[in-house]
Amino acid sequence: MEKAGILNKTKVSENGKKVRKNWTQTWTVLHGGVLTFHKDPKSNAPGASVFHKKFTVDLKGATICWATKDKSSKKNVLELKTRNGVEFLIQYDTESIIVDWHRVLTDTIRQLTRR
Ligand code: I3S
Repeated sequence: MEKAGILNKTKVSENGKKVRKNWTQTWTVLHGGVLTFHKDPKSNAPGASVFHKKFTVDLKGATICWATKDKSSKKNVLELKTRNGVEFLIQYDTESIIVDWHRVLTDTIRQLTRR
């Protein structure tokens, strides 16, 4: 399953420890069971530096669900927890876009777990 688009994301905890939120807009790419957040949404433009900041999340063993209201004041927020204990929130104001991501991430995680 493959998908790409702009999303807002923030890390919220690491190894059970809460970290300060830092919402940023990222160009997000799902490819081969790995989710990559590119810091600069324009960085996938032709000719853009390949050294831009990005980081990857292995979806194997991860969980995805709709975030409860206490997690954020924003609407349309997903909670992604990785197998190695990192928790992210993913958000986008347009509901259809985040609903699509929820479906694709849920399917991807399910497929990876079945293997
Ligand atoms: O869950 P919190 O701590 O209320 O999250 C808000 C803060 O991170 C805030 O920044 P400060 O760390 O400077 O207080 C952010 O600007 C907000 O966006 C965070 O809340 P939301 O509800 O937007 O996730």
